Amino acid sequence: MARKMGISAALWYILLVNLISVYGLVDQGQGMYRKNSYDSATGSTGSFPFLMPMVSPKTPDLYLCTPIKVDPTTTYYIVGFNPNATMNTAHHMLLYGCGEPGTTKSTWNCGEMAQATAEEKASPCGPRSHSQILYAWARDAQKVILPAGVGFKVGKDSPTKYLVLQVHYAHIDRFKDGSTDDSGVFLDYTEKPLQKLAGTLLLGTDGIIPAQQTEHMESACEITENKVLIPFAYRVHTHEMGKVVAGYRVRSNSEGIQEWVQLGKRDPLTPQMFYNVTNTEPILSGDQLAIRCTIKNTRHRITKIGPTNEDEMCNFYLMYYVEHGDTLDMKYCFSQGPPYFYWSNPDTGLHNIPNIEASTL
Ligand code: IYT
Ligand code: CU
Ligand code: CU
Repeated sequence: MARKMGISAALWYILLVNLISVYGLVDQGQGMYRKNSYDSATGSTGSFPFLMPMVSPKTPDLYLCTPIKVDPTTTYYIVGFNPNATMNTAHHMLLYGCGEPGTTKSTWNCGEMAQATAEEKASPCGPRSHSQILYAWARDAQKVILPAGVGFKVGKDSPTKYLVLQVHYAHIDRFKDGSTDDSGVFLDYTEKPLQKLAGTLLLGTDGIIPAQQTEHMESACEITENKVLIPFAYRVHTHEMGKVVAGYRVRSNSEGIQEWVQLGKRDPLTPQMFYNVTNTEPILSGDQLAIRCTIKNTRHRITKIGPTNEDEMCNFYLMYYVEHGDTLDMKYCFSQGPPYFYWSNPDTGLHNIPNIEASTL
């Protein structure tokens, strides 16, 4: 135990209560929960088990969050995500990088509706804190390895000071007898400095969808930072009325015609995890990124963008890396959405807009 503590304490500084539960797991003789190696030339690499601290959810459709504080004296690079979950127990998992966690507790209720109703609930990351999604798991998702030499920088030299794991427990029958769960993700990391840094850009909209209408919720932003972005994965998110979500890189060719290169397109009601982009060609300064969610409101009332299942959302997460230097300062690209913002508005400068719903891929 002392030896294990020595290794892990040197690597990660864990919130006290969580510390007890994680060591509790290690204490049960499962050395494989933590496999580390040390190479004096390159520093440590290893696999950190970031798991729920043996929780027993008692309400259906609970979103539970648990935090770890990353050792603030060391810079780490997360290079892979190895899920430890089955769809029998966990509906989905999201891993957030935060400046501050939503609470100081070892676990808390962190549903999307967290903001809506007050007591005992909080978002994954603290209010106004840096926050980004690093990994998403749903249903049949396998291990994710970032492209070779690419990592998410966390800890000392990064705004990500905490990692927060969110697990959605949909059905809770199997917990009625007091059983516990340790769903989570093993984080493959290295201390060896990596040149290629991963980042996520979140594109989305605000807006309203009139009753009995299909809306195009659209957003677009120009990349103005002088960086070369290699896109490699994307994730879409809507609520139950989402039909299609698509993202594009828009660039004018030598004739001044805008070419729309698809980055990803999906039915948002399939598992909302990260998938490979359709095109990994670089995104350059001067390019625009454009996304559309097609939302079909079959209700007899208007539906607004908002946190609950009565509301909708339109999100497209783009995961990219830069060959050198830092990731984008721009973290979000949100528009007002319908009825105000459309790609076809004259002031967007967008033309040659593809017929998304008509094309299959
Ligand atoms: C209003 C909205 O679109 N909310 C999204 C996107 C969002 C994600 C993060 C907004 C903020 C964030 O810090 I990270 I401000 C939303 O809530 N999406 C859900 C999760 O709750 C993150 C999703 O599954 O993508
Ligand atoms: Cu879920
Ligand atoms: Cu949502």
